[in-house]
Amino acid sequence: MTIGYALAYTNIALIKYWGKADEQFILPMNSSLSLTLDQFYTKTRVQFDPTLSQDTFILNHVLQTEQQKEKVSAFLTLVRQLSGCPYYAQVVSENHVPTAAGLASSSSGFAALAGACSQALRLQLSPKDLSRLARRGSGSACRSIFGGFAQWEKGDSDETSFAFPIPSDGWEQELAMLFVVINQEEKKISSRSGMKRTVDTSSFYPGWLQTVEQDIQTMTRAIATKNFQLLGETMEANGLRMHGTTLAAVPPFTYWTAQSMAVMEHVQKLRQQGILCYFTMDAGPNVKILVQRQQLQAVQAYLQQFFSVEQLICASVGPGIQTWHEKEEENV
Ligand code: FM0
Repeated sequence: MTIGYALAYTNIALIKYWGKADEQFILPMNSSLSLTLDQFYTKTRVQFDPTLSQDTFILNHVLQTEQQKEKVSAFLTLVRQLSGCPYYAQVVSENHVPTAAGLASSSSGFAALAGACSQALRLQLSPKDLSRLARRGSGSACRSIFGGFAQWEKGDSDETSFAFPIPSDGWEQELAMLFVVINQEEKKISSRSGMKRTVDTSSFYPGWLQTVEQDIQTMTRAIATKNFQLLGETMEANGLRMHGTTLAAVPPFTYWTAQSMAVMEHVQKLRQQGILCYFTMDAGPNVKILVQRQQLQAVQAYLQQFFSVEQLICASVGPGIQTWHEKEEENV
């Protein structure tokens, strides 16, 4: 059997995916838009093997338990259904991401798994169909098929819900994203359960849906016109509204900590000093700051007064997924 490999980078949503319309197919309630980064990635090797009696998943050299491999096994079952291949698989992944600290490891993880499976089984998927497949593992993974800016069009079916790249004429190379790592522990409420609770119970959720498609349009215009201020303001406002929805969930919750809020205040202070930078947060306490490269050093110097060098990770724009395969016999 062929061995499939893939290397995929994480993406951070500038306009958030928050809520599912269909949990089985992972169809989102709203479209989203992201930037793929170059610092965090997952490399995965997949081999379907007739001699295996179960799926195995080794992550960062550690054999995963039944519970830890649940989502990966579910994805492999789906791949078996779609491809007709009856065999169990061995999956070996290296995650160059602080796992589950809100640094979006599931986006690179399932993009890489989808890419490696498709190579192992020689599925020859188009980028669009690879994006659709990655989506079934984790919604945000469908955007990590592409480098730079990517938009996930929500669609209304498995066929019509996928991501595509948004060309930006190299402008994305002028941007940087600074991660302020407040907490590397596993998040308490996963994005999956947090968004479900919000959709099911938050009285603020309809307000989110009323504004998010407009945000996508504004963001698309900001990219087309290379307007960093418009891009940043739209990103920050969208993220704040997403986090607002969790406060009205039942029971209510928030991903923010006092330190997250301190970073938000630092960003506001930097802007008062004329340094254009904007924050966004995902399903964890860490804050990501978007800045133009020419002002990156000013932001770093300011934040180094409050955070250690290890807590400040700087990322540039990253590429799309790379996939390849090798025949087992060539390996012997
Ligand atoms: O990335 O339940 O993809 O658009 O990061 O696996 O489909 O992990 F927290 C905000 C990502 C959610 C926003 O959710 O969920 C974004 C979020 P899944 P994901």
